Amino acid sequence: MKTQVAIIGAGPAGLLLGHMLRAEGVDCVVLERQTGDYVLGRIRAGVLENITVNLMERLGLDARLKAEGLVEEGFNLADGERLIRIDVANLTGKTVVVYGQTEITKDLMDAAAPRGLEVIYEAGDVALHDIESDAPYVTYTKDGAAQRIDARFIVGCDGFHGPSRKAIPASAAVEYERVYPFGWLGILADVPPCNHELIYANHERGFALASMRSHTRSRYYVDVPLTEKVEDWSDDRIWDELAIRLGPDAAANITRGPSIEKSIAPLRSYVFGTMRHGSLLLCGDAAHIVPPTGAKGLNLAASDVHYAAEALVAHFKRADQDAIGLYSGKALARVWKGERFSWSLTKLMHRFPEDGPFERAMQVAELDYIASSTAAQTVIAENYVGLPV
Ligand code: FAS
Ligand code: PHB
Repeated sequence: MKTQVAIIGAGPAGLLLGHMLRAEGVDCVVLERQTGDYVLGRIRAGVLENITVNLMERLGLDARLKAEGLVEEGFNLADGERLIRIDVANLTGKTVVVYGQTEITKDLMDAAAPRGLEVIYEAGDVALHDIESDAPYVTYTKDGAAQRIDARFIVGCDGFHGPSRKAIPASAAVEYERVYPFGWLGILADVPPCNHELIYANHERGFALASMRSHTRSRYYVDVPLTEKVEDWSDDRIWDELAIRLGPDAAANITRGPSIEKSIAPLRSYVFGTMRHGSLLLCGDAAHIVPPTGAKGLNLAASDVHYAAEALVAHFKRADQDAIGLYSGKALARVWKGERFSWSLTKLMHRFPEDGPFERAMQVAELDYIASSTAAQTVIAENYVGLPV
């Protein structure tokens, strides 16, 4: 097979990019290792910035998002004493939308065939070749048969553990990483949320997040040591811990119910120092990871796709030979700001094992400052809704 762009990975980044290129008449094909159902079964992000909503609008795929998404005008930081509301709508003029990554991925998946976007699922042994040439290619197996796709560009949208980033010589870029000493234990349940807005809590027992997927489906998290196993956390134990960490007011409104999904996700900050090497571009988690505290992961993938589509369309449709060369710098500039915010909010809202009384006092002082300063709240608000693309 020959195409203009071979995309590896059919998560939100790969599917968004495939649709953006198809809509502009750039030939592309998406290769996915898993089945579509498997991809949809992964419970991940929940909060969409304007950039992600705008891309779905530009594709005309925002109908369900607009009908079912919950527009959030603010969110809350809980410090064990009070709720500090960050009024993002009044402070920035923008809002965020609660609409699960699963739903975004489903909308993109369902529109692929009708729009002629080819997505090859269960593509095994994907390998990248000649990425430093102008004629790279991808090999893979499908139904036991060896296959090859020749392309002008390959875009790695294959997440943190995919082959794309690893195809780039280690000497080509610096890796920046911080691994956090805890993970997030998440629970999904068909119960009404305890609050109409998200609550991020820093309690002496640890972090908690009250989020949601709809008025009848809730998503909660508590941070746990990396040694914890999800099987050691019964639903009741999670509900009890959430009630303590979120505080009495929120606890009074928690509706308990059986979990429909329960998992522990490790937290890390990671940036690969380049998002383009030769004829290979990287988008999303293939290039960077953020702790989910700032709700940035999916949204940074969306801004990467915005820049990558812009560059690829300029290359193919306007013979702009410089566009591709500008991609990595543009994308990384926004990625680093997202990394900073996610790291900063993680530091503020979690108890680190190595922290002593001074570090705790700094958290208390910062939360008290935020509670009393519109300027401090504006800084948080503009990062939370998403910095300009
Ligand atoms: P993805 O990882 O979503 O997609 C990559 C795709 O590539 C997958 O479908 C994978 O199967 C495929 N792939 C991998 N290797 C391949 C190969 N060899 N061949 C072909 N295909 C291959 N972000 C938030 O904002 N909030 C959250 O609460 C949140 N929770 C998360 C929980 C977990 C457990 C994880 C891992 C991430 C979480 N994230 C969260 C971040 C997450 O939402 C990512 O930012 C988002 O999925 C990024 O999308 P992609 O870059 O498309 O990567
Ligand atoms: C979620 O609803 O899954 C969610 C929301 C906000 C975050 C992280 C996760 O910061």
